[in-house]
Amino acid sequence: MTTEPRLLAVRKNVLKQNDVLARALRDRFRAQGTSVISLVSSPGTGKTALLERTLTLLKENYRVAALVGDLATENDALRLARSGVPVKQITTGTICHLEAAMVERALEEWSIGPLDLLFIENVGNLVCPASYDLGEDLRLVLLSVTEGEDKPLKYPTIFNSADAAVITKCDLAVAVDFDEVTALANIQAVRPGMPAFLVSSKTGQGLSNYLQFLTATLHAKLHVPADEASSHAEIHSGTSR
Ligand SMILES: Nc1nc2c(ncn2[C@@H]2O[C@H](COP(=O)(O)OP(=O)(O)OP(=O)(O)O)[C@@H](O)[C@H]2O)c(=O)[nH]1
Ligand SMILES: [Mg+2]
Repeated sequence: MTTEPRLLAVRKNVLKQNDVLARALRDRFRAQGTSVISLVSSPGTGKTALLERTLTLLKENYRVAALVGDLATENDALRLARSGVPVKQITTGTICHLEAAMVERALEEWSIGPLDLLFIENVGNLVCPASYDLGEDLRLVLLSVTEGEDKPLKYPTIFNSADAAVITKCDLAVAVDFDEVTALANIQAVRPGMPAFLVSSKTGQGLSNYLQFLTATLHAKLHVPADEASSHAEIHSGTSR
């Protein structure tokens, strides 16, 4: 008989199932030539605000769409739809994160043509989404200047599961005495070498650097061999970096 608590065993199985599905999604996206970018952060960091600007700017040159997860309401989908690109809301009920199965289901029920870029806004939560691979190529973790510079140190798992950090609401930095040097050092302490961008979705500050990084990284990823790309699944499914 195993000494492992039953709840832990069930959780491990759920995570494993998610990884299998996420890997299949990643393979499918790759075969279709679709790059997938997810956004994770605590509630209210500015994911939807940044995504609305991102979709509006990228739709000029790319076929873009977005999925957005929340426990309840279609509010974020309505906001993102103002960009003019296809958007679909996933409501999770009581679940504090998106899972690969939810992404797969949303795509099944959605008849949109081929995409260059699919964005996925996760449920606002700095803990649970870290463990769930969604088949994305790039995971962005957002941190707003109003949340405090110490968040990377307090929530290292989510920063470790992401590929780049975006510090949002920099138009409010002075008002809240935001210490940019400390925040960037804390990100580097948790995840050395992680690219980080300071942006304001309100004023547009920093958006061009962030967009340049997104498109350059995705172009590079589209040109790596498939076996290297699928090793990304291990990166997102664990806390190995
Ligand atoms: N001043 C300022 N406010 C911002 C900025 N970005 C977002 N906000 C505001 O911050 C609040 C939350 O922004 P959202 O975009 O809804 O944040 P979110 O991360 O999508 O929130 P959830 O989906 O609920 O987790 C809203 O009132 C936005 O208008 C910004 O760059 N500057
Ligand atoms: Mg949102």
